[in-house]
Amino acid sequence: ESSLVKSKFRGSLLGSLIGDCLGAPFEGDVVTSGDKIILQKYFDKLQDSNFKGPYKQYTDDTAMMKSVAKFIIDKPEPDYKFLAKLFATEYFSEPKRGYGQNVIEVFHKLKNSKFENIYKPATEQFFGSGSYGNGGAMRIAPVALFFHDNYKLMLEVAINTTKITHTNILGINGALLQCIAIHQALLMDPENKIDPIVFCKKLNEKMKELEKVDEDDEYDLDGTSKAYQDSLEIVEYLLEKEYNDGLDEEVIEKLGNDIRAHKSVPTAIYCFLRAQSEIPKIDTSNIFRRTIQYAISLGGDTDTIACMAGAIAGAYLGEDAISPYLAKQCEFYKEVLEMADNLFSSREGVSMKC
Ligand code: R7I
Ligand code: MG
Ligand code: MG
Ligand code: MG
Repeated sequence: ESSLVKSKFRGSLLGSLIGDCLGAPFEGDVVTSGDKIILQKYFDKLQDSNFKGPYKQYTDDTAMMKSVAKFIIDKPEPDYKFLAKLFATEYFSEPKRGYGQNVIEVFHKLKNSKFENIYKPATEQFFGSGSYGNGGAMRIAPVALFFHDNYKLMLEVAINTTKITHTNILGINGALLQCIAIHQALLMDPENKIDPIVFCKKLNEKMKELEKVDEDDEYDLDGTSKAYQDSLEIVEYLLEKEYNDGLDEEVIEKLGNDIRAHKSVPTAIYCFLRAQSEIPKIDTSNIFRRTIQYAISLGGDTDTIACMAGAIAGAYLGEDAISPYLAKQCEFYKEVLEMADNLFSSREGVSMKC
């Protein structure tokens, strides 16, 4: 039904924003034993209807997602040069949003070359191997939502939007995994409980298609091309494990919590799936809040892992599951809801061709 899909568009973009804004103050943190209590109080306070504080500011994650949404809304035929210009314009108008250290170079080169070849600067990153930062994945939600009934086109657009800044196979496949996770969550009925293991296995089947490589490929000596299938196996292993005091440390050790795509996208998916049931020291019955709060509790790249986990949770649950008090703490939340509605209504009348 279309009102449910509309609510899921809103939920996903809002989830992405809330994760970014609420996670940002903790970015780079190392987890310590008292953190869970501090986080519980932080969320309780933010969710209190009487609480009035300054907006939590969004970072590069949302800044770049805005551009991806605008690229889709303004031009139904994908125009990647337009997107490259939006990314650069956004960066130069507000450079202090906590962008990745290296991606900045791409924006400068794009501008200096007058956007002549929009894919060239990204290929030159890291001495030609391209970035595997999570910058492609963190901004992908609008693509997963808008193209949800054309899987092939969705994947193609996801790759092409990512390649403007990230050409390393791990950066690209990380964005694809985040995209198909949001997509899969969007197609789930929020009235039905998610079985985390089933959800994970289904994602892995799709990842096996996407990471399929030529058997004769000589480059892949270290298993890079199957990195995400391997990580999803670990996600499944961790979900099946009985709780113990060291579990979260094991999660960080085995899945990661840093800015590399392959050390954060599977972690975000794990957070979402783990949050389908109670988590010790997180006192809330709300799955959305539990997802974000747990993601932040892992430390490291908190804004981005919470942003990605939030986008998936919001796509599953829809807007109604998200506390409006929590949303109202975030800079730009009204604009994000408007963006979601525009994205939704842009689909009407547009034929989804392959
Ligand atoms: O991926 P990117 O846009 O950064 C996103 C992250 C998110 O956490 C945001 O919240 C923000 O804090 O940054 O930007 P890049 O600069 O392309 O990549 C981010 C970082 O990943 C780089 O600065 C490197 O430290 C690391 N990195 C690499 N290191 C070595 N070799 C990315 N690719 C490589 C690599 O190939
Ligand atoms: Mg950020
Ligand atoms: Mg940062
Ligand atoms: Mg980050």
